Amino acid sequence: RPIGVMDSGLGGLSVTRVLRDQLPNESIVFVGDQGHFPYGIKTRKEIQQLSLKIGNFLLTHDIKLMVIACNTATAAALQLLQEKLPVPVIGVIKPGAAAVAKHGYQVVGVIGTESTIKNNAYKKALDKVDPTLKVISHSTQPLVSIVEHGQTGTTIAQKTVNKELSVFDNQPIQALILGCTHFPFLEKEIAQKLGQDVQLIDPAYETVRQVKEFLTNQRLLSDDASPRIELYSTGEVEDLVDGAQKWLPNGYTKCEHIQLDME
Ligand code: DGN
Repeated sequence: RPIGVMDSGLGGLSVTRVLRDQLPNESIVFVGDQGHFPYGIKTRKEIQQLSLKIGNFLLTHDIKLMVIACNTATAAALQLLQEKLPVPVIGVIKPGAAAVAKHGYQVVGVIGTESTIKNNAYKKALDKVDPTLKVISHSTQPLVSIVEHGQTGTTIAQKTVNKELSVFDNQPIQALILGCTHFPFLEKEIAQKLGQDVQLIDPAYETVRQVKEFLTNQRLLSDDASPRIELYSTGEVEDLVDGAQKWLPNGYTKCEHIQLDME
């Protein structure tokens, strides 16, 4: 049985590539909800409805576990999906906070979508693991668009990163949580702007570590020698194909458009 993965767009591929790398025998069914992108400026209710719809689609593929590879959807809909779906659901925020807590930092930055930051999602999760930590949060939707529109590695990407992250110019952060799954694809530009003294934290690694631990404990790990990666987009399939070609170096099985209409 496959692992189901969802995001509002291409960002979920940053979690999918780590899943692929750390769990190479697992099949993956990925949904990028590009038809409703971006989630970051939608209401909680809208994000919940969309996430549930995708969860139900993934269930038709007989998934054994679902990963919400989107911070915005994790903040808005993790609890709901855990209540409504008959399979375990793992989000990216708690693992992201756990990843930070390991290092004993005093001041960290968080960047995410408007919705994730307004929700205070990371601050709340970090308070639980390290209440003394100072957290400086900043929402930046333009960086999401740069990734979604295939502009990583361009001058405009670097310029936008420089502008958006200038809020940290006078803030001595030791680490920056990439609190949107699109942002790891801008890691180079972000590192260039912040310098090597600021650690970049991609929550995908701890998320996948937890997925692996769960599957191991439940004896649900696959030993399939030729696992499948099926990609579905509710929007332009070409954008997902472009992203997958760039970011899934081991390839994928198929990439198709799906229609998930909202009632
Ligand atoms: N990738 C999503 C996240 O991690 O929050 C956000 C994308 C969006 O705004 N559409």
